[in-house]
Amino acid sequence: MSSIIVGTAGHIDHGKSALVRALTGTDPDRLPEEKRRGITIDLGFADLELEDLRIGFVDVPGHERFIKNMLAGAHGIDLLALVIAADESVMPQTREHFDICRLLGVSNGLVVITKKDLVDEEMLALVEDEARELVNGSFLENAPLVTVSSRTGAGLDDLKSQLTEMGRRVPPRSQDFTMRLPIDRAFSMKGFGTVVTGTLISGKITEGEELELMPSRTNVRVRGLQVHNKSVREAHAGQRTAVNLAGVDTAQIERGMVLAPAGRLRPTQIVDVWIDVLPGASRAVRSRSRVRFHAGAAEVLGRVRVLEGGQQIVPGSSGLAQLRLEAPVVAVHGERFILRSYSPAETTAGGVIVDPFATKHRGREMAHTLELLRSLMREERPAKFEAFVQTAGDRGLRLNDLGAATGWTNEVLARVASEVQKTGSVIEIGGLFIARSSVDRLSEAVVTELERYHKREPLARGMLRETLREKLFTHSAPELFNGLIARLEAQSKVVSEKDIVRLSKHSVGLSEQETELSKRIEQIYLAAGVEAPTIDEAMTKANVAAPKRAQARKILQLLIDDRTLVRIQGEMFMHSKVVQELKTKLQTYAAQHEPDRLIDVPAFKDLAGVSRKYAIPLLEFFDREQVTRRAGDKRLILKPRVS
Ligand SMILES: Nc1nc2c(ncn2[C@@H]2O[C@H](COP(=O)(O)OP(=O)(O)OP(=O)(O)O)[C@@H](O)[C@H]2O)c(=O)[nH]1
Ligand SMILES: [Mg+2]
Repeated sequence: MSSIIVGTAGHIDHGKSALVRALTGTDPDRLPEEKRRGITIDLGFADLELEDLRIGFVDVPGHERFIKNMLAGAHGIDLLALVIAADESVMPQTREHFDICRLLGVSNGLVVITKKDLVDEEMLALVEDEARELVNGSFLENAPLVTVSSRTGAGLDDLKSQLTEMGRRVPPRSQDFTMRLPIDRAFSMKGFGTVVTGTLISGKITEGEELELMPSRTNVRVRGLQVHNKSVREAHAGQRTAVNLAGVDTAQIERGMVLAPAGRLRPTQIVDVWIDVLPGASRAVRSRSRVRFHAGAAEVLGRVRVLEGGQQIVPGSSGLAQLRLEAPVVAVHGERFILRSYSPAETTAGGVIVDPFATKHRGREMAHTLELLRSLMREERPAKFEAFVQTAGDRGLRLNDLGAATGWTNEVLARVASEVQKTGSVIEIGGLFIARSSVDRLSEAVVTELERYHKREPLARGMLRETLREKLFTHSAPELFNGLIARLEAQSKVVSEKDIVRLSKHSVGLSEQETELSKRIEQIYLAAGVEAPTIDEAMTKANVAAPKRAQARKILQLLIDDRTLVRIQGEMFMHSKVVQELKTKLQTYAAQHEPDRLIDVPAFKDLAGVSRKYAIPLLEFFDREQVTRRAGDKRLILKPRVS
């Protein structure tokens, strides 16, 4: 059994609801007020099974004032039944509803002329002509035109067989998109709790599944599912679906919210869009004008900023624009929407979401922005993928981000990602997809920064990793920085050692003067032996004037780095030869004191020829170096490790 959605559209009183009732036996007008006034106010629903086809009808109100409700039902339909009453012919909402369906990308349907019992042949022929004229040049141009009377039943069988035939030809919905259910109704049912309904526009819902209610990001669980009034374990794209939810109160849900898999989609408030303004619109879409944005079952107010060709998009033309919405919505790339003017409310345009997570654009970057948006509008997915990655610039995007923007499933994302990487235009670094041009620019920035650093600090081994990151990568994920450095290392451009990064070609080069100073400092420490001088004392002995001390300290650091000097404690350094001699003396002492190999502090003072001031730090140093080990108030001299 395949399921399709048929939506009615047309002017008030043209017999849409009566037609649905005549076909299905269900009156789609369920509200008492609707019954009393004899008009449809809100969306109505009914089901019909025709052989192997299951049809879900969405019946919309024709009244101009309820167009907002009509819009909440017009998305996601497979077949349009454009209803025109034979006694009135084409009227304003016939046109407006038809425009809306066209703008929403509905691409299949038929024309149903109702109330044929009220007119003669001549009138009927006239209405048929007018209907044909209306749909001329549209997706309904060659569609069937059926004349019926819901009162007498005439033509209904013909309509049913047309629906069956057309319904069978409706292509199955793409499996490439994440589940989305725009909610058009929420109510609570005794014994069940919260129930929401909507047209499942993509993916599937499974009983027991954890979902997220958007844009409020409420976690919910699917307690039960119904399709066409029957409990099911799974609901599929193209089905009118009722979901019994746990974890949320009916009061927290409103029409226009969206059910999606947990953590998959994200709310947004700034979207870049392509707008088509209706040729018959009474006004242009202008920058700064306030509009009503209708997507899925949602209506949100927003402001327009036209991005190209001046401040407006005139009737009959199209262009790129940005919408800043007054409340968050869930939107994905490629999703259609309708724009209505704020006051007077009139359907002026439709469009498609290009970048759902847009940022405010700067005027001087507009050419680049427009180029990116055009790439996003290209057919091929790899081109879209690449363009999305480019919109993120040097920050890159995770697959998750791309999933939220496109609504593509993981399978599609993985496939497109690998295709794009093959071309080399996008590179994956540390889980982030980033444009090759950005990688090149960032790599160059790292190299330039290191070059500058080495020039400024020729005596330093390299730059602190963290300093480099803060300088160039404050706005990106740490994984990107780490990944990029690893990449540069693999390319032998940089070397990273512990917390230091340097250019691989950099080596510390000393001038003659500096070499001389370095030797002098070394000599001072060598001569001092165990009676280590403080750094200041060493500087004074080496005749280093106060202003030169900073540089001298760097030379000292080099001596530490190449292990000529050994840090005993704090600012106490000794020459490595001195330390080595002490170690030898200790081993000799131990050999003389086998088998216990113990030495106490006074004995050590004698052995090393030092006062307590040096003895304690030295012993602690040897403990750390595992030359000795504390044993009560003595030290055990460990056997030297064979290395
Ligand atoms: N004679 C005749 N009357 C019809 C026919 N279809 C509908 N009607 C009548 O026309 C009136 C309007 O019908 P509805 O089905 O409510 O019209 P609608 O298009 O749903 O109206 P809205 O939902 O308010 O836009 C009702 O009084 C119906 O009984 C028909 O085929 N023949
Ligand atoms: Mg109705």
